[in-house]
Amino acid sequence: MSRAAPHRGRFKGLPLKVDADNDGKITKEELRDALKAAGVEFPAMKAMLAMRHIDIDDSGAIDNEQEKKKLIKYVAQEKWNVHVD
Ligand SMILES: [Ca+2]
Repeated sequence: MSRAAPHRGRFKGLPLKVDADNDGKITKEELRDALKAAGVEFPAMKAMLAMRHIDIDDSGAIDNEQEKKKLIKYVAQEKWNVHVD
């Protein structure tokens, strides 16, 4: 197998591809699925907490530059061993 093993001990390890359908918005479901795919524990709960923190206009999605910046900052603070791509 040539697949590289994830660097679990390394901060900012895996790229987090959150906008799965490339519509420019990141929904809670997309964030949850991205966290799950990256091997983060309790992805649904973490996505919910992240959205509560980030989605300041309560639109149900991360859909503007300000919120995207907050997501990147939030992910870095939470040390989920991922970074937003
Ligand atoms: Ca999307």
